[in-house]
Amino acid sequence: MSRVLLLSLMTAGLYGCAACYGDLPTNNKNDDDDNTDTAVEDTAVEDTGPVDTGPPPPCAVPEEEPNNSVTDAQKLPLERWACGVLLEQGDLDYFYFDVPTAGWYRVWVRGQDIGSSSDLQLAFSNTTSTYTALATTSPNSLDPQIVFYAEGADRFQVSVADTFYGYGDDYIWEMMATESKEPVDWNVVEDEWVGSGGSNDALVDGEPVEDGDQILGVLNPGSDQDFYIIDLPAGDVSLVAQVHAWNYGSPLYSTLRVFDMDGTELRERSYGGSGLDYDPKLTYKTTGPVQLAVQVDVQNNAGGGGLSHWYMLELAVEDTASE
Ligand SMILES: [Ca+2]
Ligand SMILES: [Ca+2]
Ligand SMILES: [Ca+2]
Ligand SMILES: [Ca+2]
Repeated sequence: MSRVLLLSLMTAGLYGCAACYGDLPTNNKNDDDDNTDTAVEDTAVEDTGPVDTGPPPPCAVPEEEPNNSVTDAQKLPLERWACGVLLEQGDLDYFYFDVPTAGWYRVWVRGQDIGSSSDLQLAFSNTTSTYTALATTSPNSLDPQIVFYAEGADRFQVSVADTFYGYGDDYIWEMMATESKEPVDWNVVEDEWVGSGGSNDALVDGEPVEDGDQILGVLNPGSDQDFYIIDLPAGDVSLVAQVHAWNYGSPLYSTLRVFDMDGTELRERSYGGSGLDYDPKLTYKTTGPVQLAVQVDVQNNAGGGGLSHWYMLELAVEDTASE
């Protein structure tokens, strides 16, 4: 399928199904913002301003116990700090926030950075459970964050807890939900997400992609897996495939596999290059011309799923004849 036709179909699906899929992300590859290589930045938001009299409040939205269930969740306006403490065994602190329009948002919790004794975790969902996630760490921090794309106005529930059931006066936390810039660049949105291409769960239904594509996709609830098909040219070539997700705030822990078109697995990776990196990258060296299938799958330990679990799959073909 030609790229023009593919894009046309994608666009048709985008607008033809607006009611059932909400506002899906359009390609942002032509944006002026050059944010390909930058991880999601901490949005610089001031704490609450000084008060004229009396001690300053600890934050804009201090928790009000009891808040241990979703029915007692407190409202958290966007761009405001909530704060609280996990004071008793089993303490769980629920909030909700509303997003007004489709777009990228970020919710994050900090404890390590403010001297908390807690190893915090953040549970996240919307009222229809099309988003469900549990975040425990971020790149370079024990403090969890979730960056996600909302398809339209929606209400999200979040709860803060200690990963190891700890509690006490010094188990403090702060939390904020904000708008976010687009965490990655992409030039293709997964057909399965857009709704124009049907399921890509099987190799034979893989979505055709090309060298240089940056595909924005999601791993939906249940047992979603996403196959993409790429043609490699003649000669000694390498396919380089990389997932960008966890490093940019997605709760997704993914596995990347390459198959031949008979379904034989050729390569699998679940981690990146070094250290604690849950975004897999793999290189598969071969001799073309050959057609290969690339699969993005959920790791067994991932948990959760849904629209919160987005990824960007970057594909490149390198000529290795001179190596
Ligand atoms: Ca509390
Ligand atoms: Ca509580
Ligand atoms: Ca998918
Ligand atoms: Ca799929």
